Amino acid sequence: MQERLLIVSNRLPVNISKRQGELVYSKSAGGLATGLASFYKNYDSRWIGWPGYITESKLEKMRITDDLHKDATVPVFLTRRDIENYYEGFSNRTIWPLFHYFPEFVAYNPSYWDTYRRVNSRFAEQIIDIAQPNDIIWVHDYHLMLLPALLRQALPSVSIGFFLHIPFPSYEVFRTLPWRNELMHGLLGADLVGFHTHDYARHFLSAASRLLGLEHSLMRLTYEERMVKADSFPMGIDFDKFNHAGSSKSVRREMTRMQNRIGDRQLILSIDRLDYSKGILQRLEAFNLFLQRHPKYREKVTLLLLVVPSRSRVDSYRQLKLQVDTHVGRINGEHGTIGWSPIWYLYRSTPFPTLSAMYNVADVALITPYRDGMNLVAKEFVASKTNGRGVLILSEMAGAAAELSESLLINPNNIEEIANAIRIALQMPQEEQAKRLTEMQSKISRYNVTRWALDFIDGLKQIKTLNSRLRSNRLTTQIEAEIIDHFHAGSNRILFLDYDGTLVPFAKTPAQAKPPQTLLDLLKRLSESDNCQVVINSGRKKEELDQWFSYLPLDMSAEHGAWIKKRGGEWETIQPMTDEWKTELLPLLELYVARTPGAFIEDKSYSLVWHYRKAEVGLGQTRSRELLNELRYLTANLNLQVMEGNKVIEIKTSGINKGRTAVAFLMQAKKPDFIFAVGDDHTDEDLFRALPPEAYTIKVGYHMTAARFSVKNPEAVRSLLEKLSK
Ligand code: GDG
Repeated sequence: MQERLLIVSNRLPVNISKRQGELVYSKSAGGLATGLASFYKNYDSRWIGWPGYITESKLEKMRITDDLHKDATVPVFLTRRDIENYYEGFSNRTIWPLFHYFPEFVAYNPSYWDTYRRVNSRFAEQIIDIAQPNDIIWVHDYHLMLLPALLRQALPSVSIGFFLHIPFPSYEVFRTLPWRNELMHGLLGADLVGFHTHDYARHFLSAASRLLGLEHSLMRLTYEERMVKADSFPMGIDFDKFNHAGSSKSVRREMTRMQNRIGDRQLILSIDRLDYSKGILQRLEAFNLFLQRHPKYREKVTLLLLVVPSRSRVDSYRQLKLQVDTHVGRINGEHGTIGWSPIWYLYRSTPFPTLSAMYNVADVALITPYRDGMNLVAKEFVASKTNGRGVLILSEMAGAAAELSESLLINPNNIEEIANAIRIALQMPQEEQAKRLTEMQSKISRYNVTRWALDFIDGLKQIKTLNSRLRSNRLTTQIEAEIIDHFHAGSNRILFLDYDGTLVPFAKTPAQAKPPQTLLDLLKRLSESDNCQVVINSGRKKEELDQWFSYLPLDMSAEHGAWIKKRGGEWETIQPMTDEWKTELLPLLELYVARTPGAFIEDKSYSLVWHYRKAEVGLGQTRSRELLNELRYLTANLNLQVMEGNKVIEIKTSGINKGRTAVAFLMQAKKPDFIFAVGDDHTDEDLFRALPPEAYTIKVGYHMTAARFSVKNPEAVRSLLEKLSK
């Protein structure tokens, strides 16, 4: 069956209107549609979304559905009320201002939320109706953040990707939203959650950790027995389209017209949708300040302000429109002369040839958003330049700033700095302009919109492969039965059992860590079975293991293999060891305890452990990274290894690990014909790797592992051991 790609976005790339009783369709090819164009050939694709047309007529809906079907698009019909509460309401009055750090504009309205949920479900129903198990579903943007989880529930095996086109705010801002957890669960239904920048991805992972306690490694986290990856994919543009546009007749004609009007004045260009996040007002203030400071530029420069109408039914946007009108009027009134208006103000959308001519003709682009997910206008301006002239002034708060570091980067709140950047841009020598443009063009031509889309789909496929591998590792009832049979048939059996996180859940307090009686009974039955050697294989101190297990006929290995004790014997080390190094490292660990409330040190005979499970989540992680760096540097020439465990950093003599100790046990055992090992963290990986391939190695938790099989939790381990003990 051919793989299919289902694109889902709030709006379909089509506009529908009614003229003289007839439905009229016009394609709107935005950046996204262009970027995905190449996929349409490779996949049997569909695009699902709202067609931008409200109708209650069943007949008309059927007609539109049929018409759109020819273009492989599937409409989701919304009512006027849906649009008010879901689109204008929750999407644009709640999420948009919050995610752009405008808390003063955020509406916390439960009925907006209800409709948002309902509309996301409506999208889900429509998709579930047409989806097939091998489909790749790519959901776009903040209007549909609940959709991935709704789809995952109904279609567990499909690949689901989500891309957020706006910033993901820092946890401190995101946490203010009453429905923050629901949004996180919604997004985590995806396999891959993509953002424009690494910072947004970081914020998302931090919210997952703070709100849901989900820890990540390599930008991946385990959620509901699946791996979810967050990553950055800076959206590109159709570079060639903008770069070559200047040679088309229609664009040349527009350019000549514009140049005739401008004469020898310099042109500064500003293009955005009307939106408070774009920083239009303070941009005007900066231009005003520039004219006040540099009167010699009067009549020598013009600011072409193209403001594209947007969301005009939302109050904050209506108010902004009035403010922009007033500002423009004031500045033109204050500085203008007969025959010269400092600002040419257009409040409308322009056709592509005019837009392209503006990019071509302008000397400077002035782009100063307070926050912007990416900002494609900045890239389009740079791509359009073919004569080595043109300077980009760009807000450091735009996602694009991460790539366009050769622009004049400004802080949008610093009017002085923007005014100054305008002067620098207007006076920049041509060679420098050309140099900066070339650097930026080489980046945005390489990572264009097609590459961006390919990269995202590739990422999605990789995580899908990883998830299928993880799934195939899971311990099935069939393999469980094989293990039980093999165990009963064995005549020399050895079991390596890790303790914390394996036989009992990971405990927060010492009292919780104590083995329950049922577990002790189980271990007793197992270790008393004929020819069955049970080794408790833990990182804990030997004294603790003694206290809990010494009355049982067990073998024990403490401190990750530093000490071993055979049944009925004494504790011994498997190689000569020293602890002299401890005095050198203790002060550093103590410093990190002082700097990290909740952290503490465990002093074992041949190792030191810095624990941070009781520290505040983010702080613990940050400090552990710092400490790890310092330790790696300090121990470089010592015979020590620094290991990361579950919320711990452990320093101990090199070469000692659970794997090495297991091999020592095996060498002393009578040719075992059944080897079993189970563990949950990094330290158990050494054990899995050291055992022969026929050993039954089991990882607790669905993570990447060297073990042959995985089980969900300690309960599953205990249930399997119970079956062995019968
Ligand atoms: C969101 C995020 C992120 C503008 N005016 C006209 C016109 N445009 C085109 C531009 C550009 C697009 O619209 C605007 O894209 P931006 O990226 O600048 O901004 P948003 O609309 O806010 O987009 C943003 C983006 O999603 C993509 O992920 O970069 O951060 O907020 O392509 O060329 N096109 C025409 N006439 C106009 O008057 N033809």
